[in-house]
Amino acid sequence: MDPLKSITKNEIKEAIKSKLSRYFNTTPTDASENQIYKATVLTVKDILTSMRAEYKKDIKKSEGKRVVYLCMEFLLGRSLQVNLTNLGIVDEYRSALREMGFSLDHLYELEPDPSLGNGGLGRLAACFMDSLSALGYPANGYSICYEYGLFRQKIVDGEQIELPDVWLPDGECWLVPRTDKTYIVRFDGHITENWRGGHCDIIHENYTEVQAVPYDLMISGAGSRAVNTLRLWRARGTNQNFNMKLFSQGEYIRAMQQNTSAEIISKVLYPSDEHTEGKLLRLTQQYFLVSASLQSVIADHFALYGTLNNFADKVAIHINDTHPALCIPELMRILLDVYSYSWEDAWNIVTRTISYTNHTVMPEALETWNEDLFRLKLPRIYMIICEINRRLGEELWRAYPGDWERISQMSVISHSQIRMANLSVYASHKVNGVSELHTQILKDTVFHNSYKYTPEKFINITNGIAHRRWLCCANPELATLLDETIGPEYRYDSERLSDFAKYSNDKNIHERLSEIKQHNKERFAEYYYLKTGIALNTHSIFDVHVKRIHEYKRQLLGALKIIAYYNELKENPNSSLPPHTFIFGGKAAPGYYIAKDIINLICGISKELEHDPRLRERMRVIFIEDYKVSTAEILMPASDISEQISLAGKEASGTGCMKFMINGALTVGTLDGANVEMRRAVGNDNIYIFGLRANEVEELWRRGYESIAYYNRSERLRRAVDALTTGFNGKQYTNIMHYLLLGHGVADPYMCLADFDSYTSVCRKAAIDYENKSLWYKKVVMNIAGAGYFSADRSIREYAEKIWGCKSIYGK
Ligand code: 26Q
Repeated sequence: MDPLKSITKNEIKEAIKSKLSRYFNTTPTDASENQIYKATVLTVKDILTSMRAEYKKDIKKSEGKRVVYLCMEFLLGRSLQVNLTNLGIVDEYRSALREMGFSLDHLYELEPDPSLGNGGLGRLAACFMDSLSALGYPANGYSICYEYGLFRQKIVDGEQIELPDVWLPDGECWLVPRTDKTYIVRFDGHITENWRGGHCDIIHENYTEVQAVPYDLMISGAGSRAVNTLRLWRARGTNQNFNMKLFSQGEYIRAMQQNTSAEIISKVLYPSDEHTEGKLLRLTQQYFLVSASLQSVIADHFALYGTLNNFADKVAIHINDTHPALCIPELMRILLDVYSYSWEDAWNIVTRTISYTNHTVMPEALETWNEDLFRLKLPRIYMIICEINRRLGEELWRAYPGDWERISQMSVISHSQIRMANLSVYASHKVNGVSELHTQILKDTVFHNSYKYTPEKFINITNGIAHRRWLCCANPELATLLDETIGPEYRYDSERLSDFAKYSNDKNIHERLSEIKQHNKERFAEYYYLKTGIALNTHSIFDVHVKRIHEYKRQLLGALKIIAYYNELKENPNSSLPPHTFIFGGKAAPGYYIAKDIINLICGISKELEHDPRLRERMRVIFIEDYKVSTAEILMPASDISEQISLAGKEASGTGCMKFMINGALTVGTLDGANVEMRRAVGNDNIYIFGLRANEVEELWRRGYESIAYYNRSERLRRAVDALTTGFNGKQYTNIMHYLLLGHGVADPYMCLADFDSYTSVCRKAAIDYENKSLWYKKVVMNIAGAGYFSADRSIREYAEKIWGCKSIYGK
């Protein structure tokens, strides 16, 4: 490990004192906990700043290629604990603070959990930043500094209520404002082309200007001297927006209004996942992000090399899904209009620089923009996209003369829609899916024609997680057990976790693991009790289904299983199955009514069980309000069963599954996304797989799926579905019953009923296995031992090697 900054307890105390005095005019004795928290953060920021200065020198010396990771979302989670752990100075800070009368663990809890993301895609971006720093790859993430992150969820009478998520100002102390690096982004207006000789000058008039002001977040890596940054852009009005004439006429409010409309761009994150809305503000946000980021990247590059000719050799730009795909025409615009490159040279630079990860195969999630709306908002970018589309059309016509259907299917503009996925595939030198199955489905279906045309572009890189955050920080007792048994190397080399397999039959290790699980359950139960006043039975099976609420993720299938189990227990209260706590959590997009109905159903079942003290001992259902990264960090280590039950072929990868696995929870899941590779890693005996395979789903779909047939065939299922009309806690759920049996179009589009029987029987098997401690913990050991592959370190090394062509500057 590289020697990092060393700092003593006394130096820390002095540093905190000095921050308290300078910024809060107070002393450790008088300071509030919040002031101590902020002063502590400022001292950590100082350490990171000085490390970053050294790191930048190392990057410059190496002249290596750097990664620019563009993403509309970074779901970071808290930073203090992770930074102190990465720097190896937790103990020093803990004792310095203790001597000042404060608890470091308390301070961790004061940190807001910035929710600058919706779910998996945003969390993946955050895990990747962690590994990029740990491994010493020069990298910068770019995103938007949303004033409000994803909404805060409240559950009132079983209904989801959305409240604004205010993470600033308390979260602001990690940000470094870089007002000196502000750029201007232009919208609207009209374009005139002015041909002079062979060159065309582009004149953009009557545009609206917005300033992009960067705020940098420093990202440390475990045991690494690298400190990369995540640059978050905030929108500000310029003087151009401020109408002096109105102001001097005394119309203050109207004079302000134009500035406010510029600032609205970075106000709030769109609370939606897996389906596009085509909203103008979202388009504005996307262009704002890519234009500001590219201007910044190009200015830095030009300052260093004095030319853009070597841009593609020195910069790899990665787009995380199509949301930042406007960087393709924007980079073209800068090269053509500002640096006077020819179209061919510019296109060559663009296609050698940009690469794209796809995160979904759901047709409703593939972004498209209405051409007219697009033309008005981004007139120059529209012209460039038209030219890209024209050239693509010509190229395809040469390759497939007369094959209109194929050409239309692959084109960027079609039926007055601009298709961002096709643009991204065409302009990228590599396109990757996020699990083996997902990549195969991309090749077979959504991108089939593009795959046939340029097969070498398509590769798979299976997702991974920041295993140090999700294991070492979130589950310190398990990390200690691993340190003692297999040694601490797994912290830097996750594949070493496989050494743990040799303890699979060791009764002492089983005992230790079961104690650790028990402590983690108690920790979660205490957290939950403090929030709700409800005391959980920590000796029950914790069966956990947490993720965004979506039809395809099938929380409804989970609910049907619980209803069936409830029906059984009512009839036979002395059932031999061990007690269960079914834990759900996750947010539904505000306009996604069926998802909100499903939350309502789960809360209804939960309430009804609360009224039955005898049954409650055997089964309980809870819905955790406002599920987020910091909740996951307490919950995953406490879980016994991880529910990964999406309809096969729909979940691109899933990453929650990996966090559960590394914390020793066993997966109940379909052969979907990363579950397929997890099964290979742990062996069939150590995972509970059920349900239709992806190809069977397709086949059934083609034949014509009829949920009613399953309803008629299985009595347990029929009784569970019928219970929706009888209702729970005095409320009926006929809408869900309709959805499952009658449907608007197709009933039960995600085939919950088809998978019900195999799901419930595999769950029963898991519950029986749970009672056999040595059998269960053998499986737990095999899951922990198999989790090494699913580290983001491995994913990042693959991206660096197969896509970006860049090297760690510390040879890691
Ligand atoms: C698009 C347009 C307008 C508004 C919002 C959006 C939008 C926002 C977020 C569309 C999609 C997303 C997020 C998608 C996502 O999180 N996908 C998940 O990505 C994970 C990381 O690869 C995978 O593990 C999951 O399987 C996938 O669902």
